[in-house]
Amino acid sequence: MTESSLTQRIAPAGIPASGQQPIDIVAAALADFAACDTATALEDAKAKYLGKTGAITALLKGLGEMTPEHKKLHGAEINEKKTAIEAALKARRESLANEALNAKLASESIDVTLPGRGRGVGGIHPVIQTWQRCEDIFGSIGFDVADGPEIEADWFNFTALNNPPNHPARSMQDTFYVDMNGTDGLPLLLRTHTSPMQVRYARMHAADLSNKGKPIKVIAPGRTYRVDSDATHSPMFHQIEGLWIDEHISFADLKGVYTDFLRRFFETDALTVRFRPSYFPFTEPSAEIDMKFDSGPLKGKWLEISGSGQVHPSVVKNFGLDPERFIGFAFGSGLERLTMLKHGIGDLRLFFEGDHRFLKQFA
Ligand code: 2NL
Repeated sequence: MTESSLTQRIAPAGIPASGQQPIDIVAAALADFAACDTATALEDAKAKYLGKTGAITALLKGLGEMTPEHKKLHGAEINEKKTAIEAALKARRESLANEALNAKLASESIDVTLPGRGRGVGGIHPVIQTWQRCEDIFGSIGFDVADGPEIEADWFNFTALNNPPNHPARSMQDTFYVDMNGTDGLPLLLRTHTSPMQVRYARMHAADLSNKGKPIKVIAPGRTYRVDSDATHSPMFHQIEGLWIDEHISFADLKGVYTDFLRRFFETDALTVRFRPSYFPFTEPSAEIDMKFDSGPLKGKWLEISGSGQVHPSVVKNFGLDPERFIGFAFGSGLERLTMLKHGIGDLRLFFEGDHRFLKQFA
């Protein structure tokens, strides 16, 4: 029903237009209000009755033309209707507000009885756990821990370690080079082993050894980088190297230290260690260290676990020490390999995928 048809048919002053029944404005307003399902629609509907051009307003205006008796009679009646419509409006406003609130509450409902999500508790990566374990074990045998840069100068990574200038390890195919030269004018690189940390450490402590007889006894754990990526190689991996230099350190010391380390790392005395001749530019003689478990799932199988050797005289010289006087050993092991053997992990890539299902087993 439009506003004009309503006012036409009930005007003037509620007296029926010719031949028509008076329209019950209150009933019409109630029906209108009930049909409104938003606050905006309701305010629009309100204007039809109580607005400036609304039906009630029109009726009130009509009173002016009436006789005093009619005015009294109709005035009271119109006011009653007005009050009734206002009450209906107020009631509808409240019920619409209620409906809106209920809808909002329903859509935003939270089940307070659900268990909390909790705070994710982090864990130490299995390779880093191995790193920490190695520091603890070697620390207890008197080894200091060296640290050093992952971006290295050519000299510390290669030259000091007796790597000839044309060695394939120095090629772009094997080493990540940085697009910036070091102070030696050669490109900086991502260290390909942890040895440069030991070179730096040895040079820093050379005087203490020469003058005060304080041995160089250090491990160097850390990240290393090589251009290599397949099922068994990652471009970033972890090594731990050890270095013990004094006036009388022999292969016997190396074998004793490394066997002790392995027994404590794998938590068993039931393992055997052997040296197998090998070659590294920085040691002479050089040996692979193999180990064999006497029990457990890997029982009886020889496993390569580390490279090692007596530090080459040229390298001792590069430490700033007299190779005629000082001698010792070095070894280098992969932290990923130690971790895989310790936990029976078959695939190196699991360490680098960040899969929670794998990692949480070590948390
Ligand atoms: C390997 C080989 C080795 C060393 C690392 C070393 C360090 C200095 C001087 C001499 Cl500063 N040697 N480290 C020696 C022999 C072997 O590791 O392939 N490891 C997984």
